Amino acid sequence: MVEQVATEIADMETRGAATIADAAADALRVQAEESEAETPEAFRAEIRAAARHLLDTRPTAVSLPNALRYVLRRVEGDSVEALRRSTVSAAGTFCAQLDRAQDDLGKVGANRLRDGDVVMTHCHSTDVLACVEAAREQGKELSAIVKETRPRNQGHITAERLRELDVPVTLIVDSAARRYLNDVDHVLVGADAIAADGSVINKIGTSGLAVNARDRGTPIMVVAQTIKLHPDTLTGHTVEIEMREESEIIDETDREAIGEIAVDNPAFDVTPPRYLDAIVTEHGQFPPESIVTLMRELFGEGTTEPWAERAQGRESTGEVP
Ligand code: RUB
Repeated sequence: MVEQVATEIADMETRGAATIADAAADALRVQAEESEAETPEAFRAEIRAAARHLLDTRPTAVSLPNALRYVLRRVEGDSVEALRRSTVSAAGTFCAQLDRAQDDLGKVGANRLRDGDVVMTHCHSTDVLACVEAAREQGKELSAIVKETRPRNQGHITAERLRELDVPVTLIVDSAARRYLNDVDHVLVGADAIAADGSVINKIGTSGLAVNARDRGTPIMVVAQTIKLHPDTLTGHTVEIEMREESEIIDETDREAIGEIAVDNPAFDVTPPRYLDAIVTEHGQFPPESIVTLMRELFGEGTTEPWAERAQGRESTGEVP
């Protein structure tokens, strides 16, 4: 099961920061349920190995280590059965909280949207869609300009979900975004990670969109549950940007026809806080520069790596995530 979930995350069949976190926590639950470990030590080692395997899939979305950390910190007990129970319960609580957080942030984000607004989206974010859904439930009519989001075209998924919410959609190529920004009331984007200085790491193209939106005076709102807050950035660590296969951009035949070229495929980029208007979380909306206060409240000053081969102690502070 862990093997399968890890492959699905790496291949992007399971994708998007919240969905990845949910799948990873659930994979630990199944691992615990199916474990044949005979001693508490063997059980703990097995769960830690499963977490490491999941962690190795994609490096950028911090929701993944945050989910694993949440569950592993709550693996408690002196017997295999007690350990199993606590793991299953922690994973269940995590997934339920994830759903609740998305509902809560949806309502906060919806308050920023007015009846008749046009929104522009980039990539596919379930947190963004939660805002649109909440706004629709409030009876607001919205329409959307949806960027296709090369190279993987996650904009197609967004377009489909928006149509399910009865939102009229205009699909555009990424490079057309600036032309449409004058007609847009809000740019809505999700996040894979948010750094302590309020920088937002999201799908490649987000930073260019934000700079253009600022130039045009179009507000840009980041919608992100607090599992997207990157605790390691409190202590100066940077966020690794995933580089993906060249084949996502160009096939071998076209490439050979062009001649010798290098091809780079960064999956994410970093948008500095000065280009962003608000970060909407389940705890309310924050100016990007002040997100660090929420981060300290939730995580304390640092994190441990409970999946390490040799287990570390419990984390020093923080409740959830
Ligand atoms: C997905 C992406 C999404 C965030 C937020 O990238 O950048 O904007 O993950 O999504 P990829 P959500 O397709 O490479 O995984 O709000 O669903 O967590």
